[in-house]
Amino acid sequence: MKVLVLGGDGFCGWPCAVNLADAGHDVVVVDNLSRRKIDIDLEVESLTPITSIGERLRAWEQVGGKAMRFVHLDIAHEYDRLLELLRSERPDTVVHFAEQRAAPYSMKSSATKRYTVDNNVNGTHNLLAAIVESGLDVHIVHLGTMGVYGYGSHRGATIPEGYLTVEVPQADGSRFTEKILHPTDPGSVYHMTKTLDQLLFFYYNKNDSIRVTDLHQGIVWGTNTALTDRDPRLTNRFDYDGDYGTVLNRFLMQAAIGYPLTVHGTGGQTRAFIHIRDSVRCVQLAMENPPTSGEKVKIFNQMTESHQVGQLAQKVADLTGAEIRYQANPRKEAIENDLIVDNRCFIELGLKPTTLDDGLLAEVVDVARRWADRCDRSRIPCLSAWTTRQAEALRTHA
Ligand code: NAD
Ligand code: USQ
Repeated sequence: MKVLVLGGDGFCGWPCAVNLADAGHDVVVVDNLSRRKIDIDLEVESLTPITSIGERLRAWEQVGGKAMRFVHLDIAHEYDRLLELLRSERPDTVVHFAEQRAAPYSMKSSATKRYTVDNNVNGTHNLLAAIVESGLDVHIVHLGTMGVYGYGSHRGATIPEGYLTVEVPQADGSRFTEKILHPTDPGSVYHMTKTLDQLLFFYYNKNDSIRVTDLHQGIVWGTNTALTDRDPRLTNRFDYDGDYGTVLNRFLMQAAIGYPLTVHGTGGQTRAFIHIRDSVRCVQLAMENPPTSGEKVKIFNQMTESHQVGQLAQKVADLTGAEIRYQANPRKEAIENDLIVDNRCFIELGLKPTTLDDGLLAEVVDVARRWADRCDRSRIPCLSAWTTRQAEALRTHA
């Protein structure tokens, strides 16, 4: 298949691109390198040293990988070039990773809130409009988030894969049932953009029969895959800073450098997780099992397990001897929540989940130890507060 990987220079996109090329697909990586620019602006770097996209692609070919091309393009602001790219490449699939993905960064300031909405919503909409204008039948595989469902109480209910069957009471006392998009409950401006994406897909699928698979992905942990491990120049990024680092990788990195594990609030927050190897595998499975023409948007819950943040910290502490430090929560989020998730779609497609085992956790600790001298400890605290109240709590408990 011919595939455009939008955001193919990023943490999830790069291992996905090499995996698809390795599986024999014809891959074009499309990225505006904005993530690298944000690192420069925030004065922080990936813990692992990453090479330029040009060097990554050359290294990939030198280790025998099927050649991939790179197009530097901003999908949110270069509509005409995006349309031209679709027309010239005529892809079967577009895998769409190209969004600003950090919740804390999206809550940092009004400038980063506006940037996140502008970048993510325009990017997704430009892609949809360009596919319609091109007249091509392209399957979009989009990376969404588990966070669209929200982390309030689901009262023990299992979160379905996108659609909820509801009963609607009528005035005469009768009821009818309907399948609706699961109500959304975003917990940050970033997560809100993903709920807006969901509505854009719903509309273009209904109006223009665009084929879409929306992957509601949990928090990705780990760093490299067998393919990005083939050569140091293929190394994947490892975000650890307070804006872009995600919880489990942060805990593992903190344990590696002897920094107390930063649990927000009570640590009662439950979240869904998936290892980077499984994330890559899921994207390939979704791409190779597209919706049929006229089928409504396919929604898969791309996660393999759920854990409470405090219990994760304890697990990492037990494994490494790290100290745990409970901190004022910079986020406005429930103190505790339940999370039971249906993920049968990928299991039925053959995914064999990689779960949190000590070996894999230790592997990430080893990577972090290796690059410990690249860590700027001053960038570890999460300082982007959701509201002035949270900002005040951070100041008081600093
Ligand atoms: P990332 O920031 O590492 O990668 C995103 C890539 O997209 C970057 O290379 C960036 O330069 C590029 N990009 C952003 N805006 C662009 C634009 N307008 N035009 C072209 N390129 C653009 O993020 P990631 O962790 O790889 O996440 C990829 C996708 O997966 C995101 O949509 C994210 O919401 C989703 N996701 C990530 C996680 C996670 O834990 N990392 C979990 C669930 C979902
Ligand atoms: N947390 C801590 N300590 C830390 C960092 C985070 O306790 O040092 C807590 C947060 O308060 C939150 C939870 O851990 O309750 C998860 O935070 P996170 O930064 O790991 O994840 P999140 O902000 O939700 O975002 C990440 C990705 C995003 C993706 C999302 C999937 O950055 O792109 O969409 O995970 S999900 O969480 O399922 O919505």
